[in-house]
Amino acid sequence: MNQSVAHEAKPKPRKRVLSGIQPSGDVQLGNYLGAIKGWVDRQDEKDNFFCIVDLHAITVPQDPHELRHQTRSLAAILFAAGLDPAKSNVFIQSHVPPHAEACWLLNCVTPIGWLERMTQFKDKARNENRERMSTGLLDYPVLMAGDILLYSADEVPVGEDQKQHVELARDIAERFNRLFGDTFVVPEPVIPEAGARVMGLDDPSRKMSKSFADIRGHAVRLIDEPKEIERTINRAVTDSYNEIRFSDDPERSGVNNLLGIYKVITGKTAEEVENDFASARGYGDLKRSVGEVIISELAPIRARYARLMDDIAELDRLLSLGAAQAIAVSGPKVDEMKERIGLVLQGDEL
Ligand code: ATP
Ligand code: LTN
Repeated sequence: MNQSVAHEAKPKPRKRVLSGIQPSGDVQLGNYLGAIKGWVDRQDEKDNFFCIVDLHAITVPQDPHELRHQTRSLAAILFAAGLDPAKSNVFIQSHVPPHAEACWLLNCVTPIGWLERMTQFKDKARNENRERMSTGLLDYPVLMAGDILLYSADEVPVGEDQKQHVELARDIAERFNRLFGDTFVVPEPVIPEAGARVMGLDDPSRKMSKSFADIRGHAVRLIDEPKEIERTINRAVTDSYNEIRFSDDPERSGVNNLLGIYKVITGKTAEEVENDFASARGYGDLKRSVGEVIISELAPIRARYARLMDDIAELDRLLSLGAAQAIAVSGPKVDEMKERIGLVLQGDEL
């Protein structure tokens, strides 16, 4: 045996990253700053899986034609934003059957009380008639736990609103490990320091959301034309203090949100941002600068998006490569789950 090989330090394995995004509307600036941008910026250092979670999207009613379009459009946005198929496996959740299977298996170890306590479920349930609400909406976090645990993900980079769901995935992993022996890596949520909660431009008391993105003035969409972006930012709700500085006063959350967006895109510190506006004449100047940095950040993404949407066959090819990698990891993992639970695997010798 070659001695020098035996003594060589093994390279440290890369951390496995998994995250998901729903094809439930046009991707908005909050998705980009809170999640996608971080995925792109760190893809060189990590072992990456990014899942277009169509099974999550159908927990609320979707138009079938629209859903199909949104799913491909989201894939194009992710590649256009900089996910490189050579470094990141991007795939559609429903192309990988272990996701739905893992969800069922995990359902059977997840107490229903844990799901009823989820903030997102409680918020949605408050405004919905229980006779119309799908069971999928309650079960949503279990499907998400399966997404994460099937890949033994160490890190789950998400916006602030998803922290509780990742914590539930940790609880489910620990419970399964306790019941059936060590099976799952217990994942960590990774929340960005800035951009983790971009607020609605029409109402800075609620988070910017894809499914409200066609409400005029609510969100900047990644594929908006520069003129549209200018218009949306110009109409953004501010206040009457006429003071351009960061603040946690809820009455000033509109201005705080605009400054926060400017800060993440420029990568400046809070102090540098406030200095940039020290001689501004008012909120008009603030909005002009925020509009400009957004437009220049998004212009190359919009151009690449248009090219990708012109070649759907190529887009589908990239997605099948991603799905093949995803199946190679999640297939054996779901078999391991079944085995531990006591299910007989097909073709298993006695
Ligand atoms: P929907 O309105 O359909 O719930 P959404 O806009 O909340 O969609 P998701 O697909 O649920 O988007 O989330 C994708 C990622 O974007 C998640 O990591 C989520 O935390 C993040 N994200 C969503 N909205 C924001 C926001 N306003 N600020 C920061 N991050 C966000
Ligand atoms: N629920 C998430 C989307 C999602 C996800 C995941 C995120 C589904 N599966 C796995 C991280 C890891 C949301 O953003 N609404």
